[in-house]
Amino acid sequence: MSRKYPNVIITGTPGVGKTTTAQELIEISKSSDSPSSSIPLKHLSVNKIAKEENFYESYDEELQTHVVDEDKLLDHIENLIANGAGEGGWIIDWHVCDIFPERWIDLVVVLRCEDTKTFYERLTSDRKAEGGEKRGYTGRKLQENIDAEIFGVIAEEAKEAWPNEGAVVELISEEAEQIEENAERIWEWCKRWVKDNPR
Ligand code: DAT
Repeated sequence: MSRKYPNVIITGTPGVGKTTTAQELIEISKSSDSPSSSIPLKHLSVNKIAKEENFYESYDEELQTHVVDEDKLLDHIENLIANGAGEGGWIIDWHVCDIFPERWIDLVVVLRCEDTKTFYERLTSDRKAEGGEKRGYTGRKLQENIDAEIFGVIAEEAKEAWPNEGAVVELISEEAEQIEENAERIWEWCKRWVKDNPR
């Protein structure tokens, strides 16, 4: 079944800017230039859904994080995605990308913050981002996320799950201006997809 609008995953290590970028993208889509190029993008924050629907399997004390029941989560998201005759336009925001069936997704964006000092400051800051989670990471949780970003773990997982040329795009998210720049790039890409895939 073909979609009217593309489904996009915005992924990357926690703290890299997924939620902020997805929110910016939704704002851009709402203030779209002309009605003919408007695309009703919808933010699908997996952390928020997992919390609201209590899709938690257990709690990992050492990593201070909930373990998500992936089967329940996938069933729920499949229902959401199939709604509205599967018209698409979902912006999925989560640090895991490789559990989603390849066919659900048209573009995978991996945000990167390779500057370790910047990333460290972001993860240890206890300022709560709008719509985001409170950080202030410490101990193993902090170290594992820093290491994951240094080694590009999520980018590797994404490229394995979407091996097709051009399916995975890595964007740097280190400076504040890059939030809007990245959201603009994803928005331009969405508009081109709609032009190239008329339904
Ligand atoms: P994620 O959803 O990937 O966990 P977030 O969007 O909640 O990350 O952002 C984490 C914090 O970092 C938040 O305070 C906003 C800030 N941030 C994100 N991207 C940034 C960037 N490119 N430049 C500066 N700050 C950024």
